[in-house]
Amino acid sequence: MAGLRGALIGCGFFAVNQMQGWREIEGASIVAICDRDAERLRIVGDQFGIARRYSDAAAMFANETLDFVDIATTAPSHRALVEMAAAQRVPAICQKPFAPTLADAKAMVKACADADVPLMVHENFRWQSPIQAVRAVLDSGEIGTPFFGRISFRSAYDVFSGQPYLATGKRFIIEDLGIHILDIGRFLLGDASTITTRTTRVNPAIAGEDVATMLMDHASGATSVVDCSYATKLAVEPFPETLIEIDGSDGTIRLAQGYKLTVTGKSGTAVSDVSPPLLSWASRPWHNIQESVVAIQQHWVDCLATGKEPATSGADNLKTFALVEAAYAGAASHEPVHLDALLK
Ligand code: NAD
Ligand code: 89V
Repeated sequence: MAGLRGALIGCGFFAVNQMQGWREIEGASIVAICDRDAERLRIVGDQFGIARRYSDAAAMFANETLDFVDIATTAPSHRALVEMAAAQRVPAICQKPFAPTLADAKAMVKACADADVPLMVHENFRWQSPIQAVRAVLDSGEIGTPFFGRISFRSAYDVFSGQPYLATGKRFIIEDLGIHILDIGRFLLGDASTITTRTTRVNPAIAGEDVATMLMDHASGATSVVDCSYATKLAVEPFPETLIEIDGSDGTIRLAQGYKLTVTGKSGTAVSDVSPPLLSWASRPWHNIQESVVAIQQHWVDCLATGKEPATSGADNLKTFALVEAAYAGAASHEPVHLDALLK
């Protein structure tokens, strides 16, 4: 065991992927774990051979010498844990959704900035290899200047079996899943100035909205539609694929179900398979998400080594989080919402 010494807080459903991911990373390892649920602490500690276990994060910070902490709890605990890391001057990764409110998220960014502590949000969807492949086509200039995008995630996958809390919150699809898809919109087409939103709930067994359609005006002049649904039964279930259409001045990009990328541009039409690799510990259909966990963790370690700001730093993620808040405000008012005021 060598390199950076990390600790993980929150040993729940998704943390197992993060623990698997850390095993793949050169230059970092998890030396301690924390969960207030003794059973989860035991399961993850035994699975990954971690002897140093804590039921209380403050006790862990007091007893361990850490180079970073990976916070994998759900949003209600994020602010207290990030502020604890900042107070201890320990660089922190925080799972999405960054916080319960934008005001909390801003306070977390400020606490880390004031303590000069790196902060990254585990916003991993943009790190999926098919999404990176789309970004690379845009960077190549093949389709010219993008003027339209559709970023779409439509599924009927039962996410509630693994994450039962998702069925109980007043907010569901925008806060949990839309947040990733809006972030991909920003990643591919740049920051948005305005968002217009419509939502509905189709599944009567859950509390929040499970369908959301959002229209974004980007500062670049491009327009995009971000559409998300967990009420869409298809012949072949696409979970967890994000499908993408981008039209540019010189061509088009289509990322279709089955990870099929079609680019029509200055050099003609090319079709390629951009399927993510199936890592040894991964399982379908989650392998796309699981691979992106390794990619974002590697990025974090690289950023700590070079002093670079992570692509999904806390400051960057405020812009994605503001879109979520604006989407809910716009869904309630049926009015477009401008982002400038929220980000002040
Ligand atoms: P979970 O409820 O299964 O696990 C959370 C764990 O954190 C629990 O074991 C709980 O006991 C522990 N915990 C909560 N507060 C704590 C505290 N203050 N101190 C110590 N332990 C504490 O939740 P999950 O489904 O694993 O989700 C965790 C986070 O990961 C959520 O924010 C969720 O949105 C996110 N998530 C992200 C992805 C992704 O692809 N990025 C996928 C799934 C979930
Ligand atoms: O990424 C997530 O946060 C997950 C899922 C992809 C299932 O929505 O909750």
